[in-house]
Amino acid sequence: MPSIAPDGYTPQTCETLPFYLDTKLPSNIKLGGSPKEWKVQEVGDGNLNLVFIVEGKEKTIIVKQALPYVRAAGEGWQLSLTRAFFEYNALDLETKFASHDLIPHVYFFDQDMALFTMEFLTPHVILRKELIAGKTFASLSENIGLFLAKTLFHTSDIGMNAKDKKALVSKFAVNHELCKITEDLIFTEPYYNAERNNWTSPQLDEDVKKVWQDQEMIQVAMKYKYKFMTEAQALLHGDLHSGSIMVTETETKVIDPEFSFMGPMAFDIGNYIGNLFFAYFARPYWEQDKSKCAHYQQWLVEQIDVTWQVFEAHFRELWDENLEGEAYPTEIYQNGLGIEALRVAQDDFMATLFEETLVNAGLEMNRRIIGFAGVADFKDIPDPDIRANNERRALKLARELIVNAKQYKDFISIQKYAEQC
Ligand code: SR1
Ligand code: MG
Repeated sequence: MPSIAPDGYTPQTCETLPFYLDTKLPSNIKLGGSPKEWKVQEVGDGNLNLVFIVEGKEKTIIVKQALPYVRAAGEGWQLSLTRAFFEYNALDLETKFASHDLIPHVYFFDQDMALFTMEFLTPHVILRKELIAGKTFASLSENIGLFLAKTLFHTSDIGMNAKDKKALVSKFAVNHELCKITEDLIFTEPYYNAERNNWTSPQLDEDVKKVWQDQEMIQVAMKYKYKFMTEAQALLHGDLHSGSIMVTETETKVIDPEFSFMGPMAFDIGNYIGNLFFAYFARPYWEQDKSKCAHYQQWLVEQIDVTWQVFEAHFRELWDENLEGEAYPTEIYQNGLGIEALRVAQDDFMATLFEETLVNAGLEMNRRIIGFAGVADFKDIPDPDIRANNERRALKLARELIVNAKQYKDFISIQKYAEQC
């Protein structure tokens, strides 16, 4: 199959990268020593890209380069290189709103090479690995709640003027190839016998067939696919799972926004929450002491709750003070009907968002169990019978969240349902 990469693009290797960087790195980024002395490792374990750690005598950096195909699938699944542009631009906007407290520093971007370099985060570790290891983090949920509130608010019609908002919609609409991956992998393929699906078989065969016949659930999934495709509410990260977050005891950094585009806010929040529920349902394998397992599951549900609480409180605060957004105009609310009317509008907005968040969490859970792209929480459980038992319980909660989202007003009642799954 001919490559879709433009002239001038070459995928870097551990051998070529130091010489490329030597000519391209901005002069203020000094790795120390000569390029021949730099140690380079390719460490990408995601589904799409090359990721290198380049270690000089004085400084270490990360280099991320898009490949003209889906790494996890091979060259038969081609994908244009434009995603590097969207990732770079999303990191820039996220930094503007959520600051380097939550977003890594980016040093330079080379559009022709679909490559950018950024800060080497150390001793940060991918959150998913830490959740599997049973670690807890005191400020994680506060940080993710703030990340969500700041990025979603400031890129919405409530937080920015209509002209600039529409310019964002136009700019990120070009990321349609990555949107299409989401539209197919999350919203469509888990709901029919798609070739790329990849569940624990034969253990879950009957459960998956039931999903394909579950008209009530599928109708909601299709409705939410339509919302995903049409509701340009705010700039989404687009792939906010626990593999897109790096943590230390005290710091949280959100990485990898290559799926960024203007979409429904509930997609990002629901994705994150769905992934914490994976950690919840996989826990009995990773922690076989029942009491320790229950304790950790309790912590996970508390994190889901705190993330939502922080998100909601901060989003409302930004909204109260907002003077730029043209939706819910200040003439009508802050300076017109008054603060009580603004509260009614906000309550209504948050109730809808909560319901949509639950549905999106359920859809993310279904797709990671049935569809192409699984997650280590489950996939790394070597015994397929144990894995399938845990996945079956997660599928049960997923269905409940998708079909009965309206019935839930908080995570305590969802926890009760999860406990008896
Ligand atoms: C073909 S890409 C598969 C998945 O990996 C990414 O991290 C996204 O979650 C995407 O859906
Ligand atoms: Mg990613």
